Amino acid sequence: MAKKNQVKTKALYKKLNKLLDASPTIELSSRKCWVIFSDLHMGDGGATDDFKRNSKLFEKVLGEHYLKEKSTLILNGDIEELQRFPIKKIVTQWKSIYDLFNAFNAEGNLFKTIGNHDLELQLMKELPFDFKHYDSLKLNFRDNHLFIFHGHQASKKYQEHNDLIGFTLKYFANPLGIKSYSVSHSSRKQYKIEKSVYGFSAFNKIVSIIGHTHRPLFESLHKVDRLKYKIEQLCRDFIEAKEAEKDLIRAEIKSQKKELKKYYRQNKDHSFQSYVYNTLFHIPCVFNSGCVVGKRGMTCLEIEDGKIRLVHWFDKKTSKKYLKQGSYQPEQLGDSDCYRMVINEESLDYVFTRIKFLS
Ligand SMILES: [Mn+2]
Repeated sequence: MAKKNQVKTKALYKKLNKLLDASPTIELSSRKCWVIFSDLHMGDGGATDDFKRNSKLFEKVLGEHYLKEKSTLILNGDIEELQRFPIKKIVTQWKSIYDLFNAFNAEGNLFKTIGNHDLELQLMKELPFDFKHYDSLKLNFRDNHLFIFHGHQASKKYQEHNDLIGFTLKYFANPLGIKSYSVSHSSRKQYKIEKSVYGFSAFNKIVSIIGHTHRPLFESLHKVDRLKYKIEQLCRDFIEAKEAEKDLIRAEIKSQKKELKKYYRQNKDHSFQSYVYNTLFHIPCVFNSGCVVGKRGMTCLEIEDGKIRLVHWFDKKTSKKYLKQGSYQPEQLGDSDCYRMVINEESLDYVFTRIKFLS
């Protein structure tokens, strides 16, 4: 069993290496600032369109903040939800968003990579927009590399099952009004993908930036830390939740607690010296932009002045509680209801020094 897994991992690393080698390289310093969004899952504007919820927030933030600041925009996969909606409907419904993408593109400030939900774009003879697609990108920072790709490429099972998932969603799920089932809802799958990307990145001494799991990652935490943070967050959510949501949160806390207990039971080493995915030190080599379809707003990664930041954007009408939390200082966008909150920030020099010495 262990041997079989090793073979699979080796094949996966080989695949990722090929992707890395084929990536177009761009100097990080060629642009003043970068912003990376992923997982918009744009649909037809109907009830099952996951993008709809934060579409106004996204449009405002992109147009009135990042475009004005002359940021270079990276759209890192799953921008169109082509597994459930035809491209024509998406482009018509979200014309104002494509106008913004075009404005970035006109300045040479747009890069778009392919995800598993918009994979079909690669097969289309004629695209309804001007910009092209990349499988992945490589940003060069003082001879260090930031490898940007959607993330589905790191799933061992992805190749075999994606077509089937697409078929099922398009023909069965949508008429019933079921929202997209994806890797983002399975924490075991999320963990597996993060672990694969982590291993690959540490081995190659690079930083990987992905999306796909919808889970913002700034530093790859140990599983125990992650479970503990999650439980703490759920307890906070519980206090502010509506009555109807409380049962769900209660069940979620119970299941996370169970997983934590299971980990303690199965792992004799409670000192966690074998830190993060079985390496000795905590190596910050995987970052994830999260997604645009979050219930409490959207997340993205920014790179500016040699620093990388995880940023959370929210609308005060829907996520008022963030304004009350003391530890962060949300910044208002003009006099709008939109706020920008820096969750975490680190210098890239520090990140790559840790990678160089500790991996
Ligand atoms: Mn995806």
